Amino acid sequence: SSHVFGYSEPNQRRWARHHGHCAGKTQSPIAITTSRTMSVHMPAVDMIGYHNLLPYPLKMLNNGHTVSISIPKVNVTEVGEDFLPYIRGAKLPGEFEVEGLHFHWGDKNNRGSEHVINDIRYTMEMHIVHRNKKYATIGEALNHQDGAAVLGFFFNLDEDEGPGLVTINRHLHLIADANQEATLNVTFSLSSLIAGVDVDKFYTYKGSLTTPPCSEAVTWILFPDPIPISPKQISRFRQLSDTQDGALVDNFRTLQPVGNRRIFARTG
Ligand code: SG5
Ligand code: ZN
Repeated sequence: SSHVFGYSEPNQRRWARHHGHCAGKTQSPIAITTSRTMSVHMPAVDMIGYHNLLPYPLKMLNNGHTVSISIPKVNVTEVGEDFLPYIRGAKLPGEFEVEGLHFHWGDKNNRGSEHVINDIRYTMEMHIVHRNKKYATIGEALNHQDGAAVLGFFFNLDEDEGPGLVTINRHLHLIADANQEATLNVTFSLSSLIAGVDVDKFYTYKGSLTTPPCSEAVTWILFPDPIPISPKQISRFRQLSDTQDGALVDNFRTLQPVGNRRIFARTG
């Protein structure tokens, strides 16, 4: 079906057959080289509610392409917060509410991230997906150029494990097979996932979803200061299975042309 896609090179070349946007001129991911960016002053990313515990129950899914955590839409949660985390600032055209998060990783340590920063492909990249609050649903938002904002964080192999990933890592064995879903027995905050990252420095540009339907609706914000991930932690991701019972690894899209887009680097 048109909803089945894969990451092998021939398969990626076929994405545009069923999803025309995948052949667009402002696609993601891209390679970013600092010397080719525009250094500008702009506001930091305001991360409102990132310290709050996420509403539960949090669901973790292996959909055969990635591991995702979806955030339940509730107005008042049992943890006593009455709003979902959202972001504004930077060059964002409005306020964007969190929808979920997921990961891209490799079979080897020197690959996995989708974006490449100064010729470095990191071991893993985490995407925190947000929807422009002016659209009621993510489906509607993806029809608009200002519909979504994704924060991208990079992981670097390290002796020490990143404390942020511990909860997610502990549950990965429950979703070893494609289409398995688990309910987490705990909640956590988004800021715990990104603890220690220098969020004052980032790159931002206009691009797309990195999977079909490749909607050109995303303001990307990428934080190059990497998060540590231990060999044990990354090996648990690599032990997951895809829909063909193969290893779920190398789930990153090939680099897309930058074209005439401008990439901004926040310097302060
Ligand atoms: C993953 O990447 C996500 C998609 C996400 C795309 O395939 O998959 C999951 O999280 C499994 C459910 O997320 C969803 O489909 C959540 C509903 O697509 C979106 O976030 C758009 C809704 C592409 O996202 S990315 O461009 O950040 N890589
Ligand atoms: Zn992604």
